[in-house]
Amino acid sequence: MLERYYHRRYSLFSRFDLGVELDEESWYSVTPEQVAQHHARRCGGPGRTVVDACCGVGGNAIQLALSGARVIAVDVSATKLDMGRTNAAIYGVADRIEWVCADFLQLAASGALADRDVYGVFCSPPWGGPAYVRRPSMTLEQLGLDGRALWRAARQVAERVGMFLPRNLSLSSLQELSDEVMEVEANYLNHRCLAVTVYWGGYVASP
Ligand code: MGP
Ligand code: SAH
Repeated sequence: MLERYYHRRYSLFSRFDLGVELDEESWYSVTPEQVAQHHARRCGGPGRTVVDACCGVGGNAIQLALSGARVIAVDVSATKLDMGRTNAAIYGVADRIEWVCADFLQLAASGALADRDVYGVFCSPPWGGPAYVRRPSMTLEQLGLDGRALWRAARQVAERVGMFLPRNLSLSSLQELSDEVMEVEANYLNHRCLAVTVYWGGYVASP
């Protein structure tokens, strides 16, 4: 498994050699740094509070913090959060990220984020492992975490929502979520379509 992904280490984290930590799931799930920088330009920004709902070892959370945002980074895995803390320190943003070990669906429902003036929620959920790519098409319910429930939870927390999703995700599954305008962006890296990012609410680019 590791051999398949190790050659991408600097694409995932340019500061890899300074002691970046990843567990097995993260090797195939981390958002590559250039793509995470792009997400941060669109979803972060100075002085804003942004929730990274499935932060893993911090690929997105670190770039959101580097954009000047205060980040509430949530993950169910305490091990990944520990790695995220290490990685954030390597990028000099440890003081701008608050790490929360929780199921984001429960955290959103609890109302604990209601008084945090959250500007937007970014989520990069589990897609169900690298085998996702063998399906001709995927629906939101077929992700490793129910994408519809995740979207509803994110929407409870903020009006602006961005989701990083598999490139084979069915567009009709997205359309069934709501009638409102959304933006579907293809993310290319090294001339290959890596994934799509979908934006709702104020994260949709102005026409
Ligand atoms: P990939 O599709 O597994 O690799 O992941 P690639 O390079 O297209 O496949 P291969 O044919 O060259 O082996 C591409 C990118 O998608 C990863 O770098 C991650 O950013 C993202 N990604 C992949 N998976 C399986 C997940 C996942 O489960 N969750 C999230 N959030 N991102 C993932
Ligand atoms: N964007 C991250 C990678 C995210 S991978 C990065 O660049 O590092 C998806 C993450 O979702 C995993 O770390 C997994 O532990 C987490 N996760 C799964 N179910 C969750 C839930 N219900 N609430 C919060 N996090 C969850």
